[in-house]
Formats: sequence, C-alpha cells, structure tokens
Amino acid sequence: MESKKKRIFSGIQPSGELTLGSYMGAIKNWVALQDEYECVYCIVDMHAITVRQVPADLRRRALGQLAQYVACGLDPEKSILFIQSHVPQHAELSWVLSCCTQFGELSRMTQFKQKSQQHADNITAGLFTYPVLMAADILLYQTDLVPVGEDQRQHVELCRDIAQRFNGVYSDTFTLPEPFIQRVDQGARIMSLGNPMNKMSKSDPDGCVNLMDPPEVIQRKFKRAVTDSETAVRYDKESKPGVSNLLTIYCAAAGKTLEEAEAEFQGQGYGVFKPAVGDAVIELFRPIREEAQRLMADKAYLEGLYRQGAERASRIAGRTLAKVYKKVGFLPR
Ligand code: ATP
Ligand code: LTN
Repeated sequence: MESKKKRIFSGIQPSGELTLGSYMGAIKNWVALQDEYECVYCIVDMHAITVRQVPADLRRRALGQLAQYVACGLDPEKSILFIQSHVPQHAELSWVLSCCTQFGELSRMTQFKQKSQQHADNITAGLFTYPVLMAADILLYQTDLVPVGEDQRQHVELCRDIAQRFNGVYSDTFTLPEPFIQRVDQGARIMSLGNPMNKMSKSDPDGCVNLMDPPEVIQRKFKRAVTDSETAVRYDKESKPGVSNLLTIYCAAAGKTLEEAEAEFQGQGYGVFKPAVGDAVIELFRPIREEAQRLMADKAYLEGLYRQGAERASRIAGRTLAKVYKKVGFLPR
C-alpha cells in the first residue's frame, strides 16, 4: 500500500558549499517536514552543470552534500535521499516538458536573467532550460509541496503552469505542486554578511558562512559583517539591514525571539553583538560539522545510501514517465 501522506520534493545544487542561507532557508525546514510528509530530497548535480564546474570538485561536493544532508538530520530511513544524475527519468521527462514550455516563459525567469549576466561568456541552452529540468524533478514524484526559498517561487509556479498545460492536453497526469515557503523568523531570506541588500549565496564567498566552515572562520566572518554607523542593536530592515540580518540569524540559531535578543544586547555595541552571533552559529553548526566529517570518512556507507536512494526514487519516477510516454504517443518498447 502506498502511503497517503502528501509528498514533498526539493533539491539543492552541489555548485558550492552549503551555506547558512541554504540551511535556514531550506534544509532546516526539510528536516522538520519528514514525519508529516513523504519526502524526497535530491542533490541536483545536473542543474549544477548549467554553469561551468570543475569535475573533481563537483564529484566531491555531491558526496559531501549527501553527508551534510544526513548530518543535518535528514533521515535516509524516513526520506528518499538521492543524486539527480542517478535517476535517468529526470533528463527524459525534461525533454518532453521542454516541448510543452514556451520560449517566452523561460525568457521571463528572473534567475536566468541574473545568471546569464553573471556568466555572460557562457549562456548555454541548459541555463535557459534549467526551470524545465526543475519541473521534471518535481512532477516525476507527483509532488504536492516544494519547500524552497523565496527566490525559487517563480520556478515552482512555472512548473505548475507546465503541469496544468500537460494535463489539459493529455488528460490528468501530474499532481499540481505548490511552493511551500517558510519564513526564517522576520524575513524569508538570510542576507549576505558583506552586502546585506543581497541574499547570502554560495557563489558569494565573502558574504556567506558555510556549514563546514571551522569555528574560527565563522567567527572572523561575523566580526567582519557589514553593519551601520550607529551602535544600537535594533531590528529595522530599512535603515539597519546588516544588524537586522544578524538579529534574524541570531534568533534562528539561538532559538530566541526578536524581543529577547534586542533586550539581551540593549546598551551593548556591535563589538559584543557580532561575536555573540558568531558563537551562536558555531554552536549550531558544530555537531553537524562533526557528524558530516565522520560520515565522509565512510565512503562505502554513503555510496550504499545514494544507491538505495536512487533505486527508491527511480521506482516512483519510472511510473510517472511510463504514463507520460504513453500519453504523448510514444510506441511502447
Ligand atoms: P547560487 O549562489 O548558486 O544561486 P544559492 O546559495 O542561492 O546558490 P541554492 O542552491 O540556489 O543556493 O539554494 C538552495 C535552497 O536554499 C533554495 O531552496 C533556496 O531558495 C534556499 N536559499 C538559498 N540561499 C538562501 C538564503 N540566503 N536565504 C534563504 N533561503 C535560501
Ligand atoms: N533551482 C533550485 C534547485 C532545484 C530544486 C529542484 C528545488 C532544482 N530542482 C526541484 C526544488 C525542487 C535552486 O536553485 N535552489
């Protein structure tokens, strides 16, 4: 009997190290959803090659990301954890869906506009059709909810449009997914420590804190975090974006409310506040980092894990793809 729980799908690219942003904006929520939902969590290495990668680094990061998923509390007994390129149905469905997606729709994607500016010398077709592969990821698993950060909302909405179109033309095939965006305390985003007007992202090494950073590196990054010329530790996103971001991080890491945090640092300057935020993050990440290091030393365990994950994923994905191939009129093999 298939479970009646709603299904969740999400993924992160192994295009850089996991950051405090991806932890608070995504993974932490994924962990919390595991009991209530049937969860499928992916390492989307095929998405990562939409911009140039060093092959050895990509391989190392994909395995490291799996270890970090588990160390963060994603439980391979409860959830399906797998690597995208190990389940061929993703590429296969992506082709069919690309024939149900308009050029104009893809041209409107904010992430494509941004990334094609950042990688102006290498604007590939893959970068352009990235959201179609993401739609395939989601639709293969008949996903109900997609927990992502705010920046991915547009992609999930496009996925829904594609699914609706396919269902309209070929009859009901795909569950219509919804974005599931949880707020990180005050804001749905963790901002860069170097420029609090931008989101913290793994492609901005100065502004981001990585899950695997050693304590002294984390502390140094927080001490250098951009704030303002006042001294009061007070939440005001408009006039004090840096301090507000640090407060958000502090509250999430230390499990405190904004009021508690503001009271705690009342009358104290940034010289006290910034290292305290650093310490809270160090303590939050310490057990995760240690567990990830331990798992990384056991390659055989990790390989077993991703093989088993791919098998489970492929069983579900295969069923959906078979339906799709039949409906679009491909001859059975
Ligand atoms: P890149 O720099 O390559 O765009 P990224 O650091 O933004 O990468 P992703 O792999 O795109 O990371 O994001 C992983 C997940 O974490 C996504 O669901 C994304 O929405 C979420 N996320 C990433 N950064 C943040 C952030 N700063 N605040 C909240 N959520 C975030
Ligand atoms: N585009 C997402 C990563 C991603 C994803 C997915 C997220 C690829 N496929 C499917 C949710 C569901 C990103 O950049 N964070």
